[in-house]
Amino acid sequence: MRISVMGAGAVGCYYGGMLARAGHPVTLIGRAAHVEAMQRDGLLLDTASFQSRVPVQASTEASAVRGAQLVLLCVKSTDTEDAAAQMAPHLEPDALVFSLQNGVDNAERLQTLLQHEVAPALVYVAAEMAGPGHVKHHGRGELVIGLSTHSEAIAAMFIAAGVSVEISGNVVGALWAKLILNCAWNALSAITQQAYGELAQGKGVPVLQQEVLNECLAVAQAEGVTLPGDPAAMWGTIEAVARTMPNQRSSTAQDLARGRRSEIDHLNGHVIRRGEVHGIATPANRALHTLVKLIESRATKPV
Ligand code: KPL
Repeated sequence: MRISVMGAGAVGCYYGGMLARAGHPVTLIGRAAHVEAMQRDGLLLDTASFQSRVPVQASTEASAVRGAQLVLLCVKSTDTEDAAAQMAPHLEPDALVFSLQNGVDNAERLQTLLQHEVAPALVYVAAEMAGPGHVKHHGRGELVIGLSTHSEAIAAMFIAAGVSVEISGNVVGALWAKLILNCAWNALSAITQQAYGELAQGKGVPVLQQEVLNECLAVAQAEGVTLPGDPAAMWGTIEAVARTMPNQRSSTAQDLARGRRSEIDHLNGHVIRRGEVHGIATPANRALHTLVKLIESRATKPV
């Protein structure tokens, strides 16, 4: 199966790299500095268990999705429409587009712009770009994918490449569970620039996260979302992040550190907007969202 990864950041490079390492033809589409490094030296896939230089195709052009049967969309939620518009003229008619993005509505937004089959996937990975063409993996890496024509085959391909995959019949619930996790961790890690392990020790952090969680659960319920498993177990899932990814800073923290726009409008911002629709107050989410937006607006570096 030919695979293109649109958005060769940490997530795109990790999953694209794992598939390329397993022998699949993978093209990574991203920023010039990463592309030049990958064209020259391959992708440096730097994980806790192995370090490998993986040969990949790399391009800065969205037209490089041409020929791919599977497109992994790994751009930020803020860039979904832009990426869809850039890819659309070049996608093969039978290409399947998988959204490996944070937030709950990317697949829906993509589907309104593409004629192709789109399926959401949830990503639980601790990874960052440590330099041009160098992805550093700090732990985990499992995927939850929605039902699609080829979900079984795609799951089998990832599993054979060393990525654990669950196929979910309740992908909306799974997306919300991930959103709640992001709401509890991403902004706090971004504001403090702390990794989860250290952050979890912070005075008042668990209490604040409980408040974020309660607001999210109220909004999810009003939205008619059925979370996978018992909602009471969500706290355990949140806590587990500090144990399973202690050295990871959130993607929002990484964005702010690079002076880039973050996805916060699609994380806590989404909960605030849906809360307003249902008349549910979300003060903890609102405070975190506002603080991230303030830091974001101070950023001076160009995107
Ligand atoms: O999705 C993430 C993110 O940082 O956006 C987690 C899984 C919380 C990993 O950091």
